[in-house]
Amino acid sequence: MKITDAKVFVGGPGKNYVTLKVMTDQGVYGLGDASLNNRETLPAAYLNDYLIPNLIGRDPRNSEDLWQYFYRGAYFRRGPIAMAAFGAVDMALWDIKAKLAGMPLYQLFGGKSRDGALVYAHATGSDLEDLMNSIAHYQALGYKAVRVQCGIPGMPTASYGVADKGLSDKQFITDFSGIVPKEEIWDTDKYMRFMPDALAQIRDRFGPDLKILHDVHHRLLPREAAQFAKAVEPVGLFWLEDPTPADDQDALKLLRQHSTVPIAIGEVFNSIWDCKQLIENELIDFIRVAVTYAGGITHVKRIVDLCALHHVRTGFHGAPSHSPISMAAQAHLNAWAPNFGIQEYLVLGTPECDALFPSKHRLEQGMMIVSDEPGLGVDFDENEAKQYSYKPGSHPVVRLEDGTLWNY
Ligand code: GCO
Ligand code: MG
Repeated sequence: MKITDAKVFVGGPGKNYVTLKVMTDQGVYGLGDASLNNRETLPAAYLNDYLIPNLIGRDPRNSEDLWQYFYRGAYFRRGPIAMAAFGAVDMALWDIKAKLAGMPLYQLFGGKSRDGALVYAHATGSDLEDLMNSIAHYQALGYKAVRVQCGIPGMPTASYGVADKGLSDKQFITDFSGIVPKEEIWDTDKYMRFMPDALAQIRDRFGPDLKILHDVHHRLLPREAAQFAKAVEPVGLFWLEDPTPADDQDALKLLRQHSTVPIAIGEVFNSIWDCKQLIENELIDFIRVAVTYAGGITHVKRIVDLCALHHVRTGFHGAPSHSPISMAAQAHLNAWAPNFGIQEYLVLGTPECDALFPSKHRLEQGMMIVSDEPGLGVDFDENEAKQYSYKPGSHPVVRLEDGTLWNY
């Protein structure tokens, strides 16, 4: 069996999805996602210039060897661009293998460990009342878990995760007004004064059963993060995400000494080497990597297995930047993983997205129900894709009030 061709498409409804389609001499094809948010042209170029020419003629069933070939063969290892490109190839090869087997992908991992995978939605409010309404909205839709982000009184611009008026949470993550980012102002003192009490009020309003998550988005110093974690301890959060910048693995030690709040980190990690120390030293409770830019299914499964040895559960990244292809790959991992925790879930559900990526994966009462179709269980409509093309976009950049550059 041989790979005969592969193509990359960039574009999508409100997002620059990077979609890889790998064709074979047996008519079976596989799909992969390399949508590195706001840097999408780069994994697309990596695929077109380096990986696709090396794929033609190879046996698609040898996904492990091809992964090693690209990873070791690059000489310069890791990095989100390369890992996103390897990841897309890897997803496509697993898709082909499971289609050949005539099985849904989770069967190749060891079958299903659960019927539905718990997901969380994003509730957002410009103030606390607004946020309470947003939480109630998701609860009414059947969600059992919500991430809560709130505007901070006196903060000159919206804080992380809060949509501007008129914009839905799905739209605000990428600003399509151009490649030069907007700037936001951050004030740690105002955040520290407001947020713990706001979280306590949310718990009082919604009672003990709602799973409440909060994302600090890398904004605090280690000592501040430890203080914050201590302050929110009575709220009983499901998790506190990215309390400190994720590149410093030692930063969480102080927090761990002072608090038992569950910690989630890793949406920016692209390899097992970024989180090995955090996992082995049991400094985290949830791993946030995504198959999209952490080397695909082969590499993420390796991370999940290491996590299982250290009581770390999964909480894969699922911001709208990921296409339904990598969300499908994660749905299969979620169905299997013995150490599954939760899945962030925002991407599916718009009619345009469903038309471009038809699938039978579905959400029921806050649970993701994996499709039983062979392979990843998601398709890609090339005719639909013709209406979309790449649109430049960016994340905001964050500064303190005196102009010092801070972490987005
Ligand atoms: C999350 C994330 C995202 C990121 C975005 C950056 O927890 O969902 O923090 O919202 O900001 O993916 O590209
Ligand atoms: Mg996050």
